[in-house]
Amino acid sequence: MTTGCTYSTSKAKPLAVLKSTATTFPSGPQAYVQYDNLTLYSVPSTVTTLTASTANATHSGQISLAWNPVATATAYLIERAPSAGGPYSQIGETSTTTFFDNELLAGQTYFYRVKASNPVYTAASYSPISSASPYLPANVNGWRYTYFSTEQNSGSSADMADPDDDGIPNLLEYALGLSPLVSNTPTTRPHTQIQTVDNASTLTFTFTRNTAATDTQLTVETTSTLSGMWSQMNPLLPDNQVSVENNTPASGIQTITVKDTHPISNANQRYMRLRVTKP
Ligand SMILES: [Ca+2]
Repeated sequence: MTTGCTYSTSKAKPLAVLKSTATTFPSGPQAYVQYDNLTLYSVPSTVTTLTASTANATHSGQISLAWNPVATATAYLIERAPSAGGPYSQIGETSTTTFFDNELLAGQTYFYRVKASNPVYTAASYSPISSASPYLPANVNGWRYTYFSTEQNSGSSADMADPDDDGIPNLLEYALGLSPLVSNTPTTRPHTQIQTVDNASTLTFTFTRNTAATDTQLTVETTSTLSGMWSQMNPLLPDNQVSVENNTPASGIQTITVKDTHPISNANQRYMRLRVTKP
């Protein structure tokens, strides 16, 4: 084993200086110096247990790293790369055996390796490579981070903001499974039609629903006059639905059509609208 030593002159101080005579040491008087705070180091072992994951992550865009300690290490150097083959660059150093990498891009895969070190040596080898994609909570914060790289409910990422200027605020884009950055066309945004339902001409309302957006609630409202009261219906109740298409137009998205409570023939005018709330 290779052995080295180091000390800091500011911390190490002679405890005593001992002198002897030629009686004991034939070569003549000799002096000895003892040092306090003296540490001997050997080359640290290789980290063999690196795990990159979203375990213990609390904020969107985080990846957590964990590994087991190795002998004689006093610090660990963490490196990251955009692909397994590199190039790797150091992103941090810690004296513990866990590390959080923050503010990463949603949907990307990041690759990590760790090398043990001490004040004299670094380990001969890096740990095995471990990879992960950043944490995204299954709620509007994770969705917001996916599109805006922030969880902040403010500015263009605010619930009521409409950065793609299509008339659909962000919170509704989330509940409907739409992109807040791509203006929706008349056929992909919520729209009404007149259909024959139960042998009667009836106003229907079609919209998509993000089935993962369980932290939101959709309500359809109807009225005969814009100045009057709106009646509410739950669009997820089968009695209110004309059709439900699962995984349409994409995985995890439903296309739902609901029917007005009154046939067209019974009213001069009917209006329907969609409301989203965070209960
Ligand atoms: Ca919008």
